[in-house]
Amino acid sequence: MTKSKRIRMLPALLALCVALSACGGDSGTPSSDGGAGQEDAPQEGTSEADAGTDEGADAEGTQAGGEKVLNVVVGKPSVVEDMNTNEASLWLEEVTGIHVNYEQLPLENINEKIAMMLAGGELPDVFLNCGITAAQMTQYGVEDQYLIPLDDLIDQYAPNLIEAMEPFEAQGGMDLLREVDGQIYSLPEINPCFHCSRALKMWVNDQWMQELNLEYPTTTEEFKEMLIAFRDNDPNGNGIKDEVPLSGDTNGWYTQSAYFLLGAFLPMSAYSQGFGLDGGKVVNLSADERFRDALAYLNDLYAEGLMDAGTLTQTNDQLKKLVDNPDAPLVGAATAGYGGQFTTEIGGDRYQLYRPLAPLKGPEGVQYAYSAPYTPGTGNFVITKDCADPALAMQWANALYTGEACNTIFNGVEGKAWRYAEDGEVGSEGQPALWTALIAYGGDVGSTRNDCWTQMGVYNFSAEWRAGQTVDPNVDLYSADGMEFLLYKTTKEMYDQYDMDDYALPALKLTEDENFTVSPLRTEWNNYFSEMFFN
Ligand SMILES: [Ca+2]
Repeated sequence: MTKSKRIRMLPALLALCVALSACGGDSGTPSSDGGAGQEDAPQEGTSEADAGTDEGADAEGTQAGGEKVLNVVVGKPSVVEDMNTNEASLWLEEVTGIHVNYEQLPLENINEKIAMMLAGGELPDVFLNCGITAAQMTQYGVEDQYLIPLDDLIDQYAPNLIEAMEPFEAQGGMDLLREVDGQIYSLPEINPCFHCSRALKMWVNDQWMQELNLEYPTTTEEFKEMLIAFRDNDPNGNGIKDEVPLSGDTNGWYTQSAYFLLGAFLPMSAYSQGFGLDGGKVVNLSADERFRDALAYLNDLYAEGLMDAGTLTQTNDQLKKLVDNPDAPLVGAATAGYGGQFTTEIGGDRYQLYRPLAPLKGPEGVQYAYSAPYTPGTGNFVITKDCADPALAMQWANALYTGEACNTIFNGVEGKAWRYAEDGEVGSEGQPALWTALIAYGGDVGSTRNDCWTQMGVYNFSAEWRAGQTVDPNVDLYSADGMEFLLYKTTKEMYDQYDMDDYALPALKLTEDENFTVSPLRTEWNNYFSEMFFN
């Protein structure tokens, strides 16, 4: 995006920020990070960022002696053995020609450790995967300039990153990365996961549906009738009235069942504590009549013994214990971003019992799936004022924004963890596939490994690359191998058409003063908002 275009967006963004400072809203969406910059203040030639940015082909930031070296402080996932000998690190050194000395910090309390490092002493060239918070970025970047502005470096050395941000142009593009002074201090991690953007999904015990010969409900009334049948007709067949028709929890990944049901009444995000947009204006929907109707419906379910009190009080571990109850299945329905959020074994017996339910239609015909447009997160790659060669650091970062890098960083090297797709292999949309996994995605759990970094730092897991993974069209959707495809299909076929993206409040960046004003108000409001569900 050109600078003039950025400047034109200024008035609208400023108005939005002012409105939000006044009402104290912020997005608490689990998947949403980043936000709109308030103003554009291009600074030319004011920092070390300009070092080594001449057009000459030799201005590659080579250090004395010809060896290209960076010192990087990295927040290391505990499952990764050693970043200095890791296979993905060695691959990266080979493709960039840049040797990196990794100083590894455990992720626990990493914000405090970074704060101490920034407060005194010599800084590394780069902080990678250190989860620098929005408030820290304001303080150490905008205010103190311990972290340097990256705009010029990006323009010169990061074509992969610029390309990776193009799909977000409608939401502001590079402006999503800007801090309150209009400059970029941190590179993004890009992970526009389609199923994650409509992740509040209801799952229903299909064995019970068949046992009781029920049709899947499409309205709030039918949903209530289904729950009554679960409550009264002993679908688990043990002769005891022990069924929990509907459950959920407070801290799992989209396991807040009550929030799902709001979508049948109004396009409200409970993850933004009721704040949203209506025709571009910020609104607080918790003052809306329709919210009262939704609460009345929830209250009725609770009073009838259909909604478990745990839905509003228990932890995700408690929900999993309830669903995994060893004697008989107890739970009729619950929401979750994927089945592994209500049961411990993906693809296991209990996991396989549950089928997705489309968003319900309310008494006034309202039918929304909770959704929020994805925006890239920041805080995991910054360059410090002590970096001898910022151009080199940016060149290194640029190498991380390819599909090949994404796979290698997440899962391991080509030929071992994945390969390029062959003719005839298809992706999740039936299109020619781009790549095929050779080992299942391991995430950052399990035993120590040294073949990849896991999903960390900065990367571009683009929509195209994600959808380009080879799928087996005949895979059992309810097996562990079929999980990604199940989530894709469910989102595409049952949820996407009911999205409420237009009503989603974008994440906002606040100045130090605004943070000071907003923080206590936000805490009080969040508590008050939660309490509304109990009355
Ligand atoms: Ca029973």
